[in-house]
Amino acid sequence: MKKIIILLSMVALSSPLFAKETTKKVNTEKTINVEIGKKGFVPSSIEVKKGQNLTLNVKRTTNKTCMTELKNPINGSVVKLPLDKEVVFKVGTFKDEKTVKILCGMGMKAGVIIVN
Ligand SMILES: [Cu+2]
Repeated sequence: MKKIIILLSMVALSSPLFAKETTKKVNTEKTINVEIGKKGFVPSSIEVKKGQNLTLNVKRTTNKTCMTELKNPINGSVVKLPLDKEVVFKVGTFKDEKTVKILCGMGMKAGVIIVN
C-alpha cells in the first residue's frame, strides 16, 4: 500500500498540470541593480513584464557622467544620484508592451526598459 501512495505522489508531482500551475504565477515585483560607472548605464536594457512593479537600485560610481539624475519614465519625477550611494529608484508599473527610454536629468538617453 505504501508503495502505491509513493508512486501516485510521484506521478502527481511530475504531471504537466502541476508544472503549469507553478509557472503560471507572475512575480509582481521586479528589482534590478544598476551601476552608472565608466561603462555607462549597466545593464543598458532592462526587461520587465507589463503589470510588474519595477524598482531599480542605482549606484553611480563615477563623476565622469551627466547621469547624476534620472527621470522616471512613468511620472517624470527626478531622482538624484549621489556618488557611491545606492539609490532606490521606484519606477512603477507599465500597463502596455513597449520600449521606454530612461533619461538623465538633461533629457539624454541613459538606458532602456523593454516591457513585454
Ligand atoms: Cu545627460
